[in-house]
Amino acid sequence: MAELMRFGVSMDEGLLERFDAWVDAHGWANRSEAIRDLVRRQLVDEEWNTAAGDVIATLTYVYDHHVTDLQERLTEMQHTHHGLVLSSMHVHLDHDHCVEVLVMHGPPADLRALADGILGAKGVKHGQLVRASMAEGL
Ligand code: NI
Repeated sequence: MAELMRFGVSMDEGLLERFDAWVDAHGWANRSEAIRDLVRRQLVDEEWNTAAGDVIATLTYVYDHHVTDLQERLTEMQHTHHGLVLSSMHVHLDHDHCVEVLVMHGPPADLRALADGILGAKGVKHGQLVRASMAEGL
């Protein structure tokens, strides 16, 4: 493990109070651990966006399966880009709604395009692309 370095951070009181409440609410061990994870998250996003090679991501989305042809269109998009989708999970949430989670691997632009296509489909109510990385060196 690399040597830990200390540094000081100046922050206005109100912002620090909100940060401490957030640290507590999310169960971080302390401010340092929270700051390290926030920095890693930002660097992973940066690395992901500028990567020359393949990256990984998950895409989560909720949709109403009664919307005409939506299920077929979503499945078609995944088949068209089958090389990018490593795994998918589908859960029937209630009478109307489904949630799907895709684990994807490939060039960042391709993953973003597939995510945009799925999240932009009529009937997809909510979703998010989570950029991930092995975070080597972080
Ligand atoms: Ni379903």
